[in-house]
Amino acid sequence: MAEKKKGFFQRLFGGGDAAPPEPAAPAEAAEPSVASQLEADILLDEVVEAAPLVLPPEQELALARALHEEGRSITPAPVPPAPPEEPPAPPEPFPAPPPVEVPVPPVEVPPPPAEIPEPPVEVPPAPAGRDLAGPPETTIDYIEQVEAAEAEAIAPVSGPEPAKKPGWLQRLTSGLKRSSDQLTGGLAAVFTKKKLDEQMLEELEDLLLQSDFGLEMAAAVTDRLRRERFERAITADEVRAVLAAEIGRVLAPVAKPLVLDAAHKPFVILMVGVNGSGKTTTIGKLASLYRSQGRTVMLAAGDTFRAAAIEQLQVWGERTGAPVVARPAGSDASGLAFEAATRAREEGADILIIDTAGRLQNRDELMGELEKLIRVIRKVDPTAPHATLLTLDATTGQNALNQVEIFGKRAGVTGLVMTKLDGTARGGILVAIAQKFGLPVHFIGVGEGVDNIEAFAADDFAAAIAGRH
Ligand SMILES: Nc1nc2c(ncn2[C@@H]2O[C@H](COP(=O)(O)OP(=O)(O)OP(=O)(O)O)[C@@H](O)[C@H]2O)c(=O)[nH]1
Ligand SMILES: [Mg+2]
Repeated sequence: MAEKKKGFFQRLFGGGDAAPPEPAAPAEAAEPSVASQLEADILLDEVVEAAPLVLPPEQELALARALHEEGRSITPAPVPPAPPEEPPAPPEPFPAPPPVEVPVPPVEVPPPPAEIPEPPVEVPPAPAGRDLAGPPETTIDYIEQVEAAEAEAIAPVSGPEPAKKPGWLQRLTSGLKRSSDQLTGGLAAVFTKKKLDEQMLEELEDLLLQSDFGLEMAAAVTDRLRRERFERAITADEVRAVLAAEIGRVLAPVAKPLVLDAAHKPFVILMVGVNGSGKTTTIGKLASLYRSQGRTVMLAAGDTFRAAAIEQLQVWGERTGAPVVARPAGSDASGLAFEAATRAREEGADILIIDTAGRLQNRDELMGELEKLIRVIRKVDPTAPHATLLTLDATTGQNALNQVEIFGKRAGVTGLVMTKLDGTARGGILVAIAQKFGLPVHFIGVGEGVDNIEAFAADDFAAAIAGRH
């Protein structure tokens, strides 16, 4: 989203950021009464057991076109061409096959492969039952996999650890470069004089507000500098250090990994958010992460509005070796979620991740559909979903605050994923959100690639965004 020069107060108090395009309203939009809701739920049970709803091709095409005209299609998925009338994906055997990138070794060829002349280096064998098929045993990847699997065997209920591989910090730092560059440039322009005065503090406050850190953070930093350094020599670098410390202080309580409670099988993750915020991409990244930890993952293509959205998830399923439960475009999303929850339970999946259609938080009827979907999942497992993750597009700016508030109330959001931090100068919004809502931030997205997801670590994020790395 292009940066817009707007009045500061306008950006603070709404209307400052254009929200992504609105989704099409579904056919049913009226607020249901309690009785009709109950009736609808009973009806739904019947629908769930019946054959999947398939629209006639011409209706499906008209629906897709109408949705497209309303701007629901943010980014077409990079998918291979497929016939639009494609039937629902056939059930895949579970656990899933290995990722497609891994070449299948030729049958009957004993290891090591003939191409490798050296004798095999001794490494600990993979723990029994772990899915560690992959590269030769001498590679760092293999050793890391073994270590990860062993660690997991000791603590099976822990969530994804912030796996600090080499280059991790590098990726985070370069991901946040646009945000930190904007801040660094601004600080250099403000701190031209030697001694800290009131005007410099005011300019600093403005700069922090423009970078979306929020009023509280801006006040905290300027108050501290006024207290500790007023009329004393100070450099932009020293201001960055204070800023990083204050950001770290605010973010530390919300930097919590997503803990996968092994008592829930499957552990159901529901992904929600506005259009184009990165839900489906994040699901692909998470599927890859969890599969690499040896977990079985099933995906549910709950964005049933668009055929392209279903195909996008299917591509991620193929890439990550996660079976995808899907129905034709136009099907009822709640019915699909019910089927997926049932299948995941029957097939013993460790994790089920449910995609949903993007929706603006102010579209009451669409938020109502989300509530219905949650009610239906609970018919399979009353404790589900075990995590409801809101993906926030970091380029959105102040509107993200409203998204957290409304999705939090309507969908019971349990944690946040902030995406596109690599493409924004407004990453500071995460600090404002943390300060206002205190919701856990589990992951951040710093690129479109499958590995461009990081467990959220407060101090590293603070240092990276303040340009201290
Ligand atoms: N640079 C960058 N791009 C991202 C990131 N996450 C997602 N994207 C891109 O953002 C676009 C939208 O991502 P999707 O995952 O399709 O978003 P969505 O929320 O599923 O969208 P809808 O289903 O249409 O609501 C795609 O082009 C993604 O590649 C990120 O962390 N960084
Ligand atoms: Mg999507």
